[in-house]
Order: sequence, then structure tokens, then C-alpha cells
Amino acid sequence: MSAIAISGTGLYTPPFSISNEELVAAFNAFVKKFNAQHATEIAAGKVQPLQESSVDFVLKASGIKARYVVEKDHILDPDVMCPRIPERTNEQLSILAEMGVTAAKEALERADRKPADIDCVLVACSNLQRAYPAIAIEVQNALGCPGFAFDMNVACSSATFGLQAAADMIRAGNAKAALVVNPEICSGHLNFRDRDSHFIFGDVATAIVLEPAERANGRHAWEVLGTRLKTQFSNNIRNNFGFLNRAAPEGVGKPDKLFVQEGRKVFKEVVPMVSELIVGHLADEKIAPEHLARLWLHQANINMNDFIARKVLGRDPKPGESPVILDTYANTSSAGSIIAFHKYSDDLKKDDLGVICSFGAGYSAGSVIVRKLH
Ligand code: CO8
Repeated sequence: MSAIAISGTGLYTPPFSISNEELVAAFNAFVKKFNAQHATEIAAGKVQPLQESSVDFVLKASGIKARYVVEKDHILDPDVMCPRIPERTNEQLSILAEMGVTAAKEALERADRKPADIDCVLVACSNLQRAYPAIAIEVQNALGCPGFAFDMNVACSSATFGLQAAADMIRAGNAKAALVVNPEICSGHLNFRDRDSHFIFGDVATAIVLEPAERANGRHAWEVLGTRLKTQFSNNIRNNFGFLNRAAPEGVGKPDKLFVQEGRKVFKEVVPMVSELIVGHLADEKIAPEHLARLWLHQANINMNDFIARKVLGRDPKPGESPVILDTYANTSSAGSIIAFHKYSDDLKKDDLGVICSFGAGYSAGSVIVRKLH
């Protein structure tokens, strides 16, 4: 079987950052306003008063200090509390494609490849902007890549599932080199009026170039030793937004048309699923966990990552062994583990081993074992 390598990665970080302090201040202004407006019903016991959020809770429960967003002002406006992103004409590049193209250009540069070298473009992300034409075909067109492109969505696991799909297509001879792009505008699906989840997500885009290992000569190249994917149906992370919303008008405006989750259940059920996936994958590849130089885990929650790293390594991770980007980026869905890999892999040396791992809605989980090539 021919070896496949990740030869470069890229990152686009949106221009605006929202601190926990700013986010919680906006949320609490909304709560005060809601409770004042509904004072009579609240006093009569007909409406439950809303509770305020807290900066301390957010940091302790999640490890998040800030998040990047593509639009800030309206998220922080207590009367709006969602991003307002101006619609673009069909002739303009869509915002999701634009973010993806920026990340893709960096990935191509780091891989020392031109768009003409890529004949397969996948946009793999949680939050696709439209039904069709595929965002991936728009990215392919904007970059000028030959070949084919398509979109895929496996929620937070989209990047690792995209990695496996691309590696398999190259191995099978259906593509020479692939670009997997993960643009995520999570702020568009987040309910900023929901105290339990308003702090969780941020916006970003990442990109990955894959090609046969024998051609990946650059210093950012990592051989993909193996990929393993798993899914198990669960309603604990769900978003019912979709094209049938207008066919069921009674559902319009209900909170389930945005991100909803049973956070505690997710935590309890996903931690063992992911640890078992990684440990089993390493055992099958005959790699002892102590031989791993790094874990680039999905960035959903610091406590979750600490748990998984401990289960895989059998001890507390040493500083830097399981890098965290969650503090400044928050949960960026599929892009999280790729941001960690992009920012914290260049310092490793030839033959160092690591695992890129994602997990999220579905449930879905993906493990990718990599070895530094040069
Ligand atoms: N401020 C103050 N207090 C709060 C707040 C708040 N903002 N929120 C909750 N509390 C209170 C609660 O009311 C509760 O109080 P009490 O004990 O009196 O009932 C207490 O704090 C504890 O609440 P929780 O049990 O909810 O808190 P946890 O400690 O469990 O932390 C988390 C909540 C952070 C949500 C945690 O459960 C978690 O991280 N779970 C895992 C989440 C996860 O990984 N989800 C994966 C989602 S990723 C994915 O696949 C989605 C893809 C789609 C992307 C869509 C983009 C939008």
C-alpha cells in the first residue's frame, strides 16, 4: 500500500476576538432586559426568570478565555445576539469559500505545491453555508485546481473523516494530491441567548494538503501511518436547521434550529469512546502510547482533553504534549485538532509520532496516526 503524507497545513484566523468578559457582559445585559420585560409574568410564576452567566464558570467549565468571530458587534448587541454577515452576490466569493481559500493558500505554500498540483478538493466542515453548488467547487475554482471537488459534513470530526477520504482516494489512484479545507463559522449556529452553551464556539478555517509520501519533501511533511473512524448515533448534540424548515412553519424560531446539546452526557459518553478508539488504533499499529511525541486533540473542552490524554498516555500529559488552542480559539468544531497540529508540530523531529484526533456530534470520532518524515 503506498504511503500518504500530510505535506502542509494552513490556518485562517478571523479579525475579531471576543473575550469571556465581553460575551458575559452582553449575555447578562440581555438577561436583565428579559427579566425586566417579563417582570409581571415572572412574579406570577408564569415565566421562569433567566439566570446570568459568569466569566469564572466559563473558564472553569471549558478552559475558554476568548473566541475569534467573523462579525463581532451584533453578537455583543443584547438586542440582536447573533452575527450579521452581509449577503454577497452570486458573483462574489462566498465567505466560507473565502476563509477556506486563505487557509488553503498557506497550506499549499507550506507544502511547496501550486493549485495545479491538486486534483481533489474537499470542504469538510460542520456548518455549510448553502446546499449547492458545493463550497468545495467554489474553492477549487477560486484556487484554479483541476480535477474534482465535493463537500462533506461529519460535524466536529469532518477534518479527520476528510483526511481518511482524501488519503484513500490518493491511494486508490483516483486523485494525485488533495486539499481538505475546514472553514467553520460556528457563530452562525450558536445560540448566544443560551446560558449553557453561549460561550462554546468560535470561527476559523484550516486546510490540509495530502499527497504520496514519496513526493512530500518539505519540512512540514508527516506520513499518515493509519486512520480510524467511528460513529455511533446520538441525539445529545443536535441541530435541526435545514431546508425543510419552511415546510414545517411551526418549527421556525425554535431553539433546536441552532446548536443544542446535553453537555454532561456528551462528556461522559464521548470520553471513553475516543480514548478506546485511540488506544485500539495505536495497539493495532503496534505503537506504544509512550512512543507518542504529541496528541493533537479536538478542542471542545479542557477537562475532556485532559481526561482523554490521561487515558491514552496512562499518566498526566506533560506541558506541551497535548497542546491547547481552546483558550484563544474556543471550540472551532472540525478545525480544532488541525489548528493544534498546525501551530504545534514544526518543533518535532524526524520519525516523531503523534495522533490527530477529533470527536463530536453524530457521535463521531476520528484518529489519524502520523510520523514526521524529515
Ligand atoms: N454561567 C454560570 N453558570 C452556568 C452557566 C453559565 N454560563 N452555564 C451553566 N451553568 C450552571 C448550571 O446551571 C449548573 O448549575 P446547577 O449545578 O446549579 O444545576 C452548573 O453550572 C453546571 O452546569 P453543567 O452541568 O451544564 O456544566 P458542566 O460542568 O458539565 O460544563 C459544558 C458544561 C462546558 C458544556 C461541558 O458539559 C462540556 O464541555 N461538555 C462536552 C461538550 C462537547 O464536547 N460538545 C461537543 C460539541 S462539538 C460538536 O460536535 C458540535 C458540532 C457542531 C458545531 C456547531 C457550531 C455551533
